[in-house]
Amino acid sequence: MKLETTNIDKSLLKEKNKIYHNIDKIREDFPILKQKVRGKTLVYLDNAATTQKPKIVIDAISNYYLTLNSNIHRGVHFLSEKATFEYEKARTKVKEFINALSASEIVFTRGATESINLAAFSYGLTYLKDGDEIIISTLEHHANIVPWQEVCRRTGAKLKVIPISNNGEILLEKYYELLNNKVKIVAVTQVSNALGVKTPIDEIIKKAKEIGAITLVDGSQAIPHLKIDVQSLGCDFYVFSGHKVYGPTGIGVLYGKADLLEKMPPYQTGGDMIRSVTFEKTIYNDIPMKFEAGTPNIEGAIALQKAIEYVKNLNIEEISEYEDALLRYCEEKLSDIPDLIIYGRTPCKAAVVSFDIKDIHPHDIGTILDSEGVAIRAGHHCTQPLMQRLGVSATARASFSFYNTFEEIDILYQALLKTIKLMK
Ligand code: C6P
Repeated sequence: MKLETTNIDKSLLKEKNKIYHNIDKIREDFPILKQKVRGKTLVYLDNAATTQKPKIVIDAISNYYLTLNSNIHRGVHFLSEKATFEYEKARTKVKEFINALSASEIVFTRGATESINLAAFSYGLTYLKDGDEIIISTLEHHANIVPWQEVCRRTGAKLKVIPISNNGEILLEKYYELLNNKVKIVAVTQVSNALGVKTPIDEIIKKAKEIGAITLVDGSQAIPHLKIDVQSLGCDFYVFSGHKVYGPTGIGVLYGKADLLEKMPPYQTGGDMIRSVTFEKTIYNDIPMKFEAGTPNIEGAIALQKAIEYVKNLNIEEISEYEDALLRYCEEKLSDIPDLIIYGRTPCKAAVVSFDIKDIHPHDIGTILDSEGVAIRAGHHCTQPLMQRLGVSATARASFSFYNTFEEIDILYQALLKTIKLMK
């Protein structure tokens, strides 16, 4: 039975998946993957924490400092004009990648965390009042919990949480029960970082809109795996970090509908976000600059553009299909291991296997796997409330990218068998 599923996954890929056929070539683009760690070939299965970078992204950063470095939106000299052009080109590239209506709807931030904080503090603190409600889900990363708690503390609004099934699926009926005219914001992840479970995000947004609530989608774990179209999603805000989609750290995106961004006050103030300043009065710049105070991460945006080009070139549908096959292969293999429990085992998932083994702490699993060269994440994955709901303090998490191979999953499997032998 197990072998059959495995063969089906692979034979599907054999017919038409470009990534499957070019995997060796693709891996050449990621120099870090050739490395040995602890004397073993690196098997990098911590892609939900951060993805590795293709050489064109690394080169874009060094080329920036070799040929382009200067401040943007300020200088009249050649380098400044060129860097400004490249930075704004990156914004347009992001706009196209997520199909926003206009580049002015793309705000560059430090990452998803800052994007959510920006939306929460700018919109939330301005428009929410005592008695209003904010809905999030049990699956959320702390980055999509704590900012809203803070908005609630400061405004008197209340935080409501959509429950999940034992498999980590959003309970839509319970969500419908939470909806009423006091709900002003619905902020939900598209893919759970801890479990990989996809949420029914279209339905969540549709129902939120019916009651006039603003919607924020945490796309951090969706962006590397799924085709994103913010217009067809119909969300008001969409956030993600560049480093989850093969770009550098320190750059992220807040997409916001233009009319919403227009009516929000700045999140931070200072240079570049102003049109004019006197000691009596400051007039703010247009969107998106109104939200980009100070010198931004210029090389980060430019390198993110290269990462997007790389992903687009591979084709996100091909990526999804290949990663899905890796995921199913891994789930099948790990199911063989006695006393191993997989959390969030649903058909609707993206590239994450979260598990533990009876009587072995996930940190011990992580440490022993590391000694075999296998990098996974062990811990609460910044989702402590979700861990409490699942009745565990931590899990071990293997997360995949298109540069991973079936052979690497075999190595993970063997390393887990070794872990059990050592620990039991
Ligand atoms: N999750 C993980 O190992 P930042 O740190 O701002 O780039 O991303 C925060 C964040 C927000 N939402 C979701 C769904 C996320 O997965 C993350 C980051 C990493 O799962 C690091 S904790």
